Amino acid sequence: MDNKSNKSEVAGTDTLDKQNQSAKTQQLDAFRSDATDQALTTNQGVKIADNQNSLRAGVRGSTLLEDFILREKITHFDHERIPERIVHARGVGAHGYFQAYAGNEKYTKAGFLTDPDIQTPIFVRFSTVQGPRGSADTVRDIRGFAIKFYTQEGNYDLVGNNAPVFFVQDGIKFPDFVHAVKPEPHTEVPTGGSAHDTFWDFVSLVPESAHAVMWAMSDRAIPRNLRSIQGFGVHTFRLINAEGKAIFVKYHWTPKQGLSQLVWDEAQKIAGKDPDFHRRDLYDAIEAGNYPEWELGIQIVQEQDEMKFDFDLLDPTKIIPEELVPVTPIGKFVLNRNVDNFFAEIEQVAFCPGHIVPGIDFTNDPLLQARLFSYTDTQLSRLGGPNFHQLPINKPVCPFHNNQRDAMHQTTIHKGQASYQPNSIDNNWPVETAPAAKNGGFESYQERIDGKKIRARSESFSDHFSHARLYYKSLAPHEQKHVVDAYIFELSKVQRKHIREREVQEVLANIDLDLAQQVGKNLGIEVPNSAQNMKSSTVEKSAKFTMEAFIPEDIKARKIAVLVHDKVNQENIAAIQQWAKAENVVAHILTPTPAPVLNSKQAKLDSNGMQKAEPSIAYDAVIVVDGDNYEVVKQDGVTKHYILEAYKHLKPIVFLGDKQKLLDALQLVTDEGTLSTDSFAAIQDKFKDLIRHHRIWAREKNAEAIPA
Ligand code: HDE
Repeated sequence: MDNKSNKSEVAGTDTLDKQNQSAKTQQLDAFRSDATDQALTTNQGVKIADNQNSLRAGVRGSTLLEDFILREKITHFDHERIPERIVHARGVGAHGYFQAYAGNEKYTKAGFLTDPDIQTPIFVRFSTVQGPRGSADTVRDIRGFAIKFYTQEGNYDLVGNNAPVFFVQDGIKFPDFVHAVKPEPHTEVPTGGSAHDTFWDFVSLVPESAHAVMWAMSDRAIPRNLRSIQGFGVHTFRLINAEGKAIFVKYHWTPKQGLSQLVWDEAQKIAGKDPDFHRRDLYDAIEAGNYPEWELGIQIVQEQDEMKFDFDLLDPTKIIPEELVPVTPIGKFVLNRNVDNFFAEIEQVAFCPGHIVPGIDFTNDPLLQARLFSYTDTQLSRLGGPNFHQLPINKPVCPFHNNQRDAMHQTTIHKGQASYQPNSIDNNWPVETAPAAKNGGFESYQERIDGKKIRARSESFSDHFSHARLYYKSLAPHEQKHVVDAYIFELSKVQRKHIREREVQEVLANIDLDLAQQVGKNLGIEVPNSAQNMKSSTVEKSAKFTMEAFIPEDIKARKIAVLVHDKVNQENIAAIQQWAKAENVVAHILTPTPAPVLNSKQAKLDSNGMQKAEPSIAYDAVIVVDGDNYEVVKQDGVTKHYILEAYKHLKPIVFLGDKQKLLDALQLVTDEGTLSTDSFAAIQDKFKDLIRHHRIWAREKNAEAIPA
């Protein structure tokens, strides 16, 4: 399919949506296998008469080697697993489309970024970094955020994270960092987390990690779901326009859903009760038609301004404060289709920062440069050879031809005798395409290079603390407290005293003395009264680091637990259901057992789940409709625990009916997040607002008194 046929003739999202289904969907259709109405066969197409019994020498005799059906089935099964990714092994993904806003030609000539009529098919994979494939979703970790754009000029992969900075400055340190954060070699513990000696040993010895570690200790590393995380390209990239003019850019993806986090106690509990929490949420939201959406923005720096900052643009441990360079929105993407098969799509997708298209180029960031090698290399062992681009999920939607031939898992039957160039046998096809303003061949940006061949780091990479401080100082007070708590928790798990001390005295003290003293006090570590390395950043506080800057406008797809028992007030139930429908939120009627309860009108009210099996940690807010049922609730430990846990996790709670007795029995201190009323309709707007803000941060002190 070419650009033209992918263009909208009638302006309108529906038309564009339909056209978007076309390119990648049609291509995937060609590979999909649907066994409905089909006979069971071997891989050679022989129909199988008995799939229940192997071939035996007599009904009680030994199995025969000649049973080719058994051997084929077991052999295939034995090889079902492929090596998991060395990092980012645990992930989930979905399909969607990207659409550029108008007016980007001045920045780049890339077709998918400049033509607002094209909906470019995309595939996004979110991941954690540390844990293996089967690890829990809600561990404290940075999240991977990788997008493959199937553009008309080739595949473009933007392989980013939900933090804008990385732990090391040079790719040569990446294996050291990964060995340190991965489970320890003698025990293979811990799974999915960084709270152990080797991680803190490494990061306390390598202060360039200070800023990224600060992000990992912040609420960004325990997101509520994957629909509400920001994405960043981390490195500085280049965009090049049709005139050949280049600019430096940093990529930002901002979720329309806003940002939201878990509280730490909740994150740990979910890791046990529902380790698939994030992947289930993404799947369910897309199935329900609540398509998550992100805006793509760029921070633009003109070439001549490369050196004007007090940090180096090529240093991936630094951000550009938005106060110095605002984010310019250039497009949006929507995820609107779940995969059919996890393995074929999510497991086999192969990203590579080196997959770029004309109009985009790299910079000399030494971390990025090493990545350009690593990703293709890793696919060779993961996907078994160099033909992984032929797998349906990785295949470009535009035509691709060259003289690369053979190798493992070749699925293309190449025609023609000449697999070399130049040739006169096949008229020299396929031929090169000269670079051009549009649809031309790829041309690297002609950057002037003049330097000695040297193993050394630029002096401009030497400040490691000022941006960590900038991030910490920019957080809201409750977020700063969470950072302090996270350092205390993680370092409490470190067995070696000297590692804890080094982190507090030599890293945290150089970031912020107060932070170091708070952490140090709790760990019994002395902190110096003055720091040695206090270079400050020109911007001391930046507005877009606190998650409070990203409160969504609506509460679409939020989940509300509605706790009920027999005799529950049906008028309130009806009002809740009507409101939920209007706001597009999921309201689950949770009953003591899966059986329906009898409402106040003696009618059956169906259950969406039982309270014991659908715990409060799976919901954003709770409504207790049972005020008038006080005596029953008082006897029900599950319901009481439900309410207390939701309170502890700072969630909005509505008490309907005679709430006071219940509040007294639970010994809850009421606050702005505990709404009490007889009629749900009277407080629904206030409730919506609380859910939009997600947590009642002012409750944190009182919540500490509730047992975990
Ligand atoms: Fe990766 N990284 N990385 N990384 N990375 C991989 O590639 C690597 C880095 C990121 O959903 C691997 O296919 C090196 C930064 C994501 O499939 C591997 C260096 C950022 C994903 C690899 C880095 C990332 C990966 C493992 C330092 C944020 C998951 C399997 C030079 C900008 C992609 C694979 C997916 C995956 C190498 C640093 C993000 C081993 C050598 C910085 C989101 O090739």
